[in-house]
Amino acid sequence: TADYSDSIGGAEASTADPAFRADVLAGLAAPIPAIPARWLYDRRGSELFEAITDLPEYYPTRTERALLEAHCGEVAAIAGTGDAVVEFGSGSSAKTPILLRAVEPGAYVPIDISGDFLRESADALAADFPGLDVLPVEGDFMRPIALPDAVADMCKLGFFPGSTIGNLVPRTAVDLLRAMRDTLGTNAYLLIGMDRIKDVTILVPAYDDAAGVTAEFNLNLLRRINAELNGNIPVEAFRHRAIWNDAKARIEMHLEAIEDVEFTIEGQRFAFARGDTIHTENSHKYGPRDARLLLHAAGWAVTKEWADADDQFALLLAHA
Ligand code: AVJ
Repeated sequence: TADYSDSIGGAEASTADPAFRADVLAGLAAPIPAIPARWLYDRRGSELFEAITDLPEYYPTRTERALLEAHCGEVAAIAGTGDAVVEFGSGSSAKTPILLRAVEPGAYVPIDISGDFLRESADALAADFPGLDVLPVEGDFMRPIALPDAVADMCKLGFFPGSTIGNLVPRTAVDLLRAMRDTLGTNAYLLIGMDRIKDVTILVPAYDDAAGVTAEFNLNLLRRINAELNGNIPVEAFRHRAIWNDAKARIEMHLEAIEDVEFTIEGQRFAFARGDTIHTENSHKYGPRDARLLLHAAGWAVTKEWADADDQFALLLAHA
């Protein structure tokens, strides 16, 4: 029988994000259990993701950084300098300074849903770029969002690095790219990073590293559920899986039950049989034509693109 005693006081329940609660309870009860990837990124999850970006198997971060270092001068030559750089989901982005040094914008507008991270990284950047007007905006960039009045008359260069677009299914990715176009306005440019389709022998280890950091990143979601949603999931009864879904050209992260398990979350019971999985993240990969089509479908014209010599990762510059 379930033990409800921990929820009687209600203190833990009241601190939980209601959207997290709703997504977890509905997601685990669905015919194909899945939890949206955004919930992987609590404080600990964000730290673990930072650690992933340093792993030998995880090529995207270092490949994209090298592309930015090699080509941001050309981006500045095409998109212009002195205007506004608008970064979507800035988080703790270590790549931003590379772009800012090349483009030398008058203003930098980082947009993020997480206000804490946003202010921390905005303060750090403002200290490193004394002449730059740093104007953080807290909000959900999935919808068109109002930019600060100070940048109203400037041309905008949107920046969306990290292959974050790959988290979204194509339909939602197109909605997002269109929303960005509405946010940035006429004559805007967008610089976006997209991960390429490549051999599974490279793709799978990038999401299932030998040191087990990605496994810990994935399993942290269960720990977060236990801590924030009054759960008793036996975390040891699940294992991390990274699967290449070729039909959908994406890496999927799952948490697979290695034995039959039952647990409760906020007093609600769940049962998983051995081999059942919880789908926790998608990371879509795009071939050269796929990448351009995605942008074109959202109304962007592709001006220029750059990839590394092994065609592992691409940067695309698009024009509204
Ligand atoms: C932050 C979404 C770009 O898909 O490569 C890395 C997330 N998940 N390892 C990616 C991630 C597991 C990452 N993105």
